[in-house]
Amino acid sequence: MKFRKIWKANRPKNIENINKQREKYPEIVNKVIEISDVVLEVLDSRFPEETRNRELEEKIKKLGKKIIFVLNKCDLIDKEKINLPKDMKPNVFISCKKRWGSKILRDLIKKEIVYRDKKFKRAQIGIIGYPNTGKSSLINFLTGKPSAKTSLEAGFTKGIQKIRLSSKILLLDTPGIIPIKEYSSDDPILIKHHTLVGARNYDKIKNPDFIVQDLLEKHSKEICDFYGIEETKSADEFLEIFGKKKNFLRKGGEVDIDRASRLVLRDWQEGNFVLKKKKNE
Ligand SMILES: Nc1nc2c(ncn2[C@@H]2O[C@H](COP(=O)(O)OP(=O)(O)OP(=O)(O)O)[C@@H](O)[C@H]2O)c(=O)[nH]1
Ligand SMILES: [Mg+2]
Repeated sequence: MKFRKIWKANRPKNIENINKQREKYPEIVNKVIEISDVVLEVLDSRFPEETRNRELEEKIKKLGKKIIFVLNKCDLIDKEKINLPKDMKPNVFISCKKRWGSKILRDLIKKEIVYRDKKFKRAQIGIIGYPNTGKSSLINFLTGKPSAKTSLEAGFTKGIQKIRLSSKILLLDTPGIIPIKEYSSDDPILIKHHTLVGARNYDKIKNPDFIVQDLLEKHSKEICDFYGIEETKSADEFLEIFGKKKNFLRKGGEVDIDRASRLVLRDWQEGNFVLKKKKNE
């Protein structure tokens, strides 16, 4: 991997683990907010409200800093159908995957920057958000290079990464965090919520079939179309047919429901189902 210099002194790397990864993630994010001039809150366009962190937004506002709401993964939704809350402004829909929206975002960043470093007009842009919303992908999209490491796995970025966007702008990548009030290891509703938004990995949850059931209730058509299966009446029926089709069988020929469910969740987390419309719309 090729490293580039950041502006201050002759630091050899663009990646800097300020706290040797020992610090807890929320502390890292708080620190980034404090040293940023503008903060980009990266949300998943499929779940703007659910991937929002109001605790952090409050903090940013208290410090008098500007927030830009960056709705990533907009290749997976129909933008016309999304009604954003009034307080989610300014905002921009982007897709790091399809490379949409970089110009609008860059212009917005330039507009929102209030230079603390007035002499040199340099700014630090903090990039925060839920795990897996595409913060590191956004950095790579903006820089046009694989500067920040990305992964399908939620919780991938572990420290602060500083990446130079231009001679004037430094981007600060952070680990994805969930609001403190959502900390719980055993609340099934929270686990479901975190799995659906990709903050918890498909291979790290119990009872994946319950979550598939929820997904099918909302997006049965897209999911069945994707796998080339006729729409079914229940999740159980779907998983039976799907498991057989994939040949996910246990000894004795019984369908491996757990494996079939995890594949659906994986495809969901990878964004393979394009949501054309929501049920009841
Ligand atoms: N469909 C789609 N997928 C995307 C887009 N941007 C990122 N992804 C995918 O989302 C996953 C997470 O991307 P990352 O950039 O690692 O996300 P992150 O927010 O940095 O994740 P953490 O560091 O774990 O918090 C990867 O599998 C990306 O390929 C996008 O615009 N569209
Ligand atoms: Mg990351």
